[in-house]
Amino acid sequence: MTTVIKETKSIHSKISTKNETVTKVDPKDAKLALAHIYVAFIALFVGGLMGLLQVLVRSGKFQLPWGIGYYQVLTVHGVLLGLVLTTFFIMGFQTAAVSRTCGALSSSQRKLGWLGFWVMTIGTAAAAVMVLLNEASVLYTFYAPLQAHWIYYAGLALVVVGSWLISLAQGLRFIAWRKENKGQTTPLLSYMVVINNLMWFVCTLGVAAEVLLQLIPWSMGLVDRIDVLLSRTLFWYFGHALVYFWLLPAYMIWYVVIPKIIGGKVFSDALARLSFILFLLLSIPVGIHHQLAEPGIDAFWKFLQVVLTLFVVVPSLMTAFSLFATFELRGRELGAKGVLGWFKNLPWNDCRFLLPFIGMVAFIPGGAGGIVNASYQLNQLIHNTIWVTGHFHLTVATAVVLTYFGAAFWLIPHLTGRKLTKRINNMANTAGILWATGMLIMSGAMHIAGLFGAPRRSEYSTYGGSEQASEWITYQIAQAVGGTILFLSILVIIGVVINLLWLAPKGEQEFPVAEVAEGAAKTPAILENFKVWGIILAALILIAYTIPVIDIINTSPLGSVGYPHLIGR
Ligand code: HAS
Repeated sequence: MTTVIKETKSIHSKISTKNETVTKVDPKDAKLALAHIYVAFIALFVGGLMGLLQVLVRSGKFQLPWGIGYYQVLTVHGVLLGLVLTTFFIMGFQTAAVSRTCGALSSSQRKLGWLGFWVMTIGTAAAAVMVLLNEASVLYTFYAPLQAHWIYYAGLALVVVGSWLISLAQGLRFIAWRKENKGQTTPLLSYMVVINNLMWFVCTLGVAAEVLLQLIPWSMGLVDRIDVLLSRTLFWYFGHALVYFWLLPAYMIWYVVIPKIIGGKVFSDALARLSFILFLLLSIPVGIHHQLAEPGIDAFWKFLQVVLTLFVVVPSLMTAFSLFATFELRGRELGAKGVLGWFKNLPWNDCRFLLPFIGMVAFIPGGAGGIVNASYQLNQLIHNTIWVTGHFHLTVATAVVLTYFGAAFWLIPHLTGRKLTKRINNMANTAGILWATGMLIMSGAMHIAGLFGAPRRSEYSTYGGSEQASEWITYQIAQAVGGTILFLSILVIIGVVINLLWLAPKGEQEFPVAEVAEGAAKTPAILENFKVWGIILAALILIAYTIPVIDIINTSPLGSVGYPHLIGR
């Protein structure tokens, strides 16, 4: 019996090298992936509701009832949507992706995955209780000197530790696949998962150090004071890679899933892998671009990290190129002529395509805004204004999450053994169009108000009487209108998800994974040499951070909260 199981397993894995033969996620892995998806969509509903309250408060026309604080609502919104929805969706999607392309997890790998899931869930619950008790209204960035109850920090630390465990399970399955298929190029989707997890592991070391060495001892009263600039630097060492941790699963879908949905092929396996390697190398040594306005970090190091930031734009430009090439190749296959002829050949009625495509379009102005943010001098204009909020609502809250939703609409039925019907598909398309409309209005107004100097993270009552407030108010009302449309979209999305989980007819829904185009060059083996990339990554981090961190420690009165590093904030 054991031999039969062993044999089946190895055949299973061998077959998966041909990419198309193993076409389903293992049913036991499906349960693990689904558990993550449940939490993600609960977070979407509650976090979205908080978003609605926020735009209403900022419009100056509404006050929060029952003594609920603006920062409490803002914390729930940021933590649930920025940290919980994303991390849980990513871990669920990635588990399914590895199972689909490398074969089923072993039972010990699956147990590790479940352990990770429960650790993340317990951490989320602990942090949520503290926020609800108004003991942790410190926003998703939890900057000192704002202080939360230690349980909040410990809860978030558990979310990170849990995600390490489940990433490890995914990585172990990938390593096993490599051993079982010596000399073969690994499945692209699983390779991308591993790169994303490596980046996540290396960047979370920064936030783990901040939480364990500074915030928890300080919030427990074990030390009186901590160095604020150091805590922010550790946070942003993590924080910018965090945004790419959100982005890369969307890129996995754009590179590997979308080509299959439109009937095409992956333009180039090598180019896709190279862009992921560039993200691994360049996502972490750039965090100081969030601190360009902060005294205490020498201008040279800020400049160096600005340069590295502009380099990390390159893999996104490569992705845009690859996507255009995929669309065009498919269009020409279908007889399209001219430069933009392919456009009308795309499957506009298919929500699995439409939502991610809206995300891609939003990422063009979102990415351009990012380049503005990173451009040292221009950063002085937009820093701490609501422009930045507009930027991340186009990037993470549209490009990324609309892609996740588009994927959820085939992934959930694939995992539950149901079918995405025409009616649900139409509902999903409506949600995508509502989202695009709401976001265009809300994020557009945020960008414009930001250019007029409207601050982010502040409620109407703090600037309501000021002279500038009259200039901003039209845009604040526009944000409330856009935010309300977005919430309507969330309600439709939740309806679609409920349908796909429990009500849609039983059937088989494909997990689309595209093959590589025939003419594409062979993938160079160096792209799979993790040792080489690990060494380059470590060198880049050391170059970008060693001296700034030593400077911060040497020049600041260690132990002070807020002085002198918060001057001008
Ligand atoms: Fe950012 C602040 C710079 C990308 C998220 N960013 C933030 C914050 C968040 C965030 C959450 O340098 C606020 C943090 C806070 O709370 O303080 N960002 C960048 C740069 C990029 C960038 C250079 N950001 C992202 C992504 C995010 C994200 C992605 C989430 C997922 N960002 C900054 C800076 C700040 C910042 C500063 C600090 C500001 C401050 O002062 O506080 C780049 O990675 C962007 C590159 C992207 C592109 C676009 C490529 C386009 C593609 C789509 C192709 C479309 C197709 C469809 C094919 C170059 C791939 C075509 C169809 C047609 C019909 C046309």
